Amino acid sequence: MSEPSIFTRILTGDIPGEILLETERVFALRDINPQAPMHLLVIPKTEQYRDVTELAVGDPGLLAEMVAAAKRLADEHANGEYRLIFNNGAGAGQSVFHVHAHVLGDIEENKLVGF
Ligand code: DGP
Repeated sequence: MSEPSIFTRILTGDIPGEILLETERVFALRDINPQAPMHLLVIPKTEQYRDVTELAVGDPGLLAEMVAAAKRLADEHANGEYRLIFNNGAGAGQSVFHVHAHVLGDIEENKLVGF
């Protein structure tokens, strides 16, 4: 059995981290390396899916729950508008292979490119 991901370890309290939102199937954290005034991560509790391609095929309902959580977070922590990013593969910038959505908000003007 492989080691739990860094996100699972935060969820289970193995390493410290603030959980901003938790439902039966998803949870959210602040990104440790923020690229916008609001930069959160929405993560399914299951580690079954490495990236959004696998998730969309395997459990589209769970993907929809992640999007709903992103909107809730944007309403609570920004102005309700948000940018949703999934990195898919190391060459595309993915470093944690437990699918997660980056939720960015309150983005400064002209800062949409580069991440
Ligand atoms: P990606 O590169 O798309 O796989 O995104 C992984 C993100 O996870 C990256 O933006 C930084 C974040 N991250 C990595 N380790 C930790 C951690 O220990 N705590 C938190 N809150 N975020 C982390």
